[in-house]
Amino acid sequence: MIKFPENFYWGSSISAEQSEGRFSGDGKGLTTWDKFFEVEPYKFHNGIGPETTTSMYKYYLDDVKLLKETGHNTFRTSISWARLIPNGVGEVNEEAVKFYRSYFNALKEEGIQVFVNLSHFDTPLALEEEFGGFASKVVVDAYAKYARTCFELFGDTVKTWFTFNEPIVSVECGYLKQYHYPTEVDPKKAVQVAYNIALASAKATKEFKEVIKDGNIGIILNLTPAYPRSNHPADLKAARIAELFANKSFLDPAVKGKYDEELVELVKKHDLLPEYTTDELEIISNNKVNILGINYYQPLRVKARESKPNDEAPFMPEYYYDNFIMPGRRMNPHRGWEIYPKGLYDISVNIRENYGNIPWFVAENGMGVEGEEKYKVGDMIHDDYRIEFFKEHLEWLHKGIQEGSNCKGYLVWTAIDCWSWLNAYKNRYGLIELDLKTAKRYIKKSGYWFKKLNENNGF
Ligand code: BGP
Repeated sequence: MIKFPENFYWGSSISAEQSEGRFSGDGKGLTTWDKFFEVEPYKFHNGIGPETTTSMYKYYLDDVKLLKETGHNTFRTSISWARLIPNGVGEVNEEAVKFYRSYFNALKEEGIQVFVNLSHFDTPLALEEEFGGFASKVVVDAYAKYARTCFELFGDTVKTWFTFNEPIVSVECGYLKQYHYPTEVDPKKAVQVAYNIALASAKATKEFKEVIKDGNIGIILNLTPAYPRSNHPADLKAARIAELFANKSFLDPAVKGKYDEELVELVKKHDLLPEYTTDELEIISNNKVNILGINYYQPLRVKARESKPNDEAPFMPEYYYDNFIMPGRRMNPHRGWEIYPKGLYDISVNIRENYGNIPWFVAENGMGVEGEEKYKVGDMIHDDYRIEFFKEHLEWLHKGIQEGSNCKGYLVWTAIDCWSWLNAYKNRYGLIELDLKTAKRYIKKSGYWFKKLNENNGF
């Protein structure tokens, strides 16, 4: 039997945009996802956009009970900035205040601690259209103000807060790879947005410290450990540089309060340095997080480039490496991501050795599968593959903890099947099945297994 430390967080994560939905009279403002879906609906799997969700806005009281039934002692969601402050700045939507108060209290009453994140890819559209989103320092300040509003409104109930979820994804997908709005290919802007988000996170942390004296403030980063193809120096260099862009770009400012010098040199070399001031760097340096949420799905395998990069092409981190398709790698074919449970152990060692062993927890880990109905017997999907996936990751995590890593918990992605951005409902991740037509929920085998996991504090 594998046992985890006492008071381990067992639960799941979700985001506002992927779960709440929009209902008449709720006052929610538009987000960049509404715009993206309006202009390019064909990019969304089966043409399903951000308004078709689990509708937790309507069903949250029942859903909280389901969380209890599936063994949650912790639950992470986000506040929708556009719901709370429809234009991003200005008036607060009282309907949203009522909703979040009631939602967070319901969780608390069930004995489930609430972790709240402030931004999960869902920037209010008004700020994108008027200022160009996080490319603008105006939006950085608007965000800090929004963060403070949240701390003031809900800080009595919620003690653990996060500034951003997976900011590197917003940067890559929004400004290099075209999977998120504004779907630009603009490396200079990408770097500016990355820097501005790190700054916004630090500014929110500063507000947090002023408003909430007895809580935790963190950031949620998706870490994809960069593994070299071999020990050949060129492969090792490729992995070191991939690690700088993919992981250290946000990990270092958030936890160490400063950027890695090699990363700064590379950015300078490509003439991509963002606009910054020494005062801003000081804010970053003085406002480090005290807890880290880590999302882990897949590793990043790289090798030395096989061809010369094109100096005229827009800069991408791949200027320095090729992705390496490792022979024999295990894949989740539905999502196209490699399954490599040991990555979680490697992350735990990295955080212990290089980041002061800061308290952290797994903030997302999970397996998206298409066509799960075929595993349904009676009312229950027998998702044994998901249970196996969790177990394998937990075994490696446990080893990391045994060796001294300061890991506090394991939150899966996700409780109830949710809307997944461009993939919409293609791959299901939940411990609980969602019937999209009827909105009915059915606990999957993994949901019952998860309850046992919490009861035994291990498996
Ligand atoms: C993470 C995001 C989540 C979630 C998850 C699954 O990157 O934080 O919002 O969506 O990945 O990925 P996907 O939905 O793309 O399958």
